[in-house]
Amino acid sequence: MGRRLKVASAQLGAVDLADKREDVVVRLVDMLREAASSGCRLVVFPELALTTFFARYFYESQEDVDRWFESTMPNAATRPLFDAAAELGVGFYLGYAELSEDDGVERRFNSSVLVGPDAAIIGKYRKVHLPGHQEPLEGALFHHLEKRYFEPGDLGFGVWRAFDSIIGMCLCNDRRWPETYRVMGLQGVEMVVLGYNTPTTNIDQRPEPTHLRSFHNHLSMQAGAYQNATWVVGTAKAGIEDGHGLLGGSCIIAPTGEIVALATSTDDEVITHNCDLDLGTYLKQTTFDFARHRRTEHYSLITERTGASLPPG
Ligand code: ING
Repeated sequence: MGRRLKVASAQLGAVDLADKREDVVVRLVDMLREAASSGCRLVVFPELALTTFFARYFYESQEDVDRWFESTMPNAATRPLFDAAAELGVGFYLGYAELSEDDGVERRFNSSVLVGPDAAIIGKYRKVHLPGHQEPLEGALFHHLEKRYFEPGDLGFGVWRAFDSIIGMCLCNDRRWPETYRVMGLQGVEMVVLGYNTPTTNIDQRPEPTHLRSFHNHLSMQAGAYQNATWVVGTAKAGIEDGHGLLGGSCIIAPTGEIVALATSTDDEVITHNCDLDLGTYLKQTTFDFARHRRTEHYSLITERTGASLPPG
């Protein structure tokens, strides 16, 4: 039998404003244990898993924003999760708001870490594609202020040899951009793990048919998986947070683009799959043999041009 990695997508239900990190971590540890008991070696938690999706609120003071950030990882609140990982020999991906200090300058990122079965941090990712707005929208019932509260990630899209595989990370809106997967695909990624917090209401487009949110969520990840012959694990923070809906639909997607496991609730829910890490090999050697088929001499606009510019006329 080829290389196998049993992975879990540990979907988290709502985290309200009043919820403490410590209580959320208890929920994460419970799901880690559930995944470990079924033989999983890697557990994928959501984006910003420790707190409510605070980017929906407008805060005047930086102090009020910073209460949602972690200045170290692990820290007192998350230590129980790292300890459980070491005890169980199970690794995990965790999304959180990172407050770091570089040469005395405070920097804020929407980040994730990949943690090994020994609870050591293998790699860190900082969200590149920040959706939403810099300033609150006049009269909006809720906001999406990731461009205000975070800097764009400065670490690029890396991959790491771990769990007998090649693992890549991204976060939420990144999954909608083909460049995200392709940069990792060009590094031989075999499994992309990501978390998301996706509001069920589109702040920019009303009314948007509600089914489209879910369709676009899976379309983006399935396309990224197939076009780069990689597994994709997408884990939601879901449910109603203080009255604001977040999409569920956590899933595990094969390199063929097929969804092989899908959450059915919007609560804490563990879904698993024993992934054949060699399943994407034939695609990497045929349809998506990049070296044989890609024609980079025609792709320059992708990195030279940020926004679209129309032909003359
Ligand atoms: N959330 C959403 C996401 O990309 C969004 C924002 C939703 C953008 C739907 C465009 C369309 O899933 C985060 N946190 O990126």
